[in-house]
Amino acid sequence: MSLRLRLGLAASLVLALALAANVTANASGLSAPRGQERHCIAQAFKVGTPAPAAAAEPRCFPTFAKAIEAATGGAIQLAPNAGTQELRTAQRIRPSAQYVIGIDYWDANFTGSTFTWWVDNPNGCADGSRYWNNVIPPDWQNNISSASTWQGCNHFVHYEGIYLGGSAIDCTCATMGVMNDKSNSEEWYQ
Ligand SMILES: [Ca+2]
Repeated sequence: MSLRLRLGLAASLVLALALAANVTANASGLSAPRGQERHCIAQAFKVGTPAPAAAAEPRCFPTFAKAIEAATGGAIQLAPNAGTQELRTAQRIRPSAQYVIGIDYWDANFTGSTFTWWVDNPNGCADGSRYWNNVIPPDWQNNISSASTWQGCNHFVHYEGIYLGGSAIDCTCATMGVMNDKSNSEEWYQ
């Protein structure tokens, strides 16, 4: 093998390792620069009813609008660059059985990547229903920095432990104080 070929192979290996490291570091894509966020959704379940044996894999999208469309079963279609404010005033344009009850944000002040939680109850929390996710999906554990609530859910409690354990903050809030980047399970109620 010529020296040039060996050097070329070595350089290729270094490049491959660097790319692999980069892919690993950005695998979640969640702490991405503005415009490169990921927007994920999953169903939250009523407290007292058994959740599926395995937590649902989150579905993720490149835009908030696409995430909301999926989270609402197509009932809410926002403009491509829309955010939380546009969702506040959006109208449902078709029947569906999916309703948003809460949104977690990667960054403070309702910014960055988002995680939208939906339920199959049109009354949300307004009929006294309580919802939870017992374990926040791994990419999002210890990363939530602000949160908003929807559908009659006045309380959105973020717990440091899984299964609603440990310290907690009731947060429809732009910043989470000592609970910043510490949430691992969540609960909603009226
Ligand atoms: Ca964060």
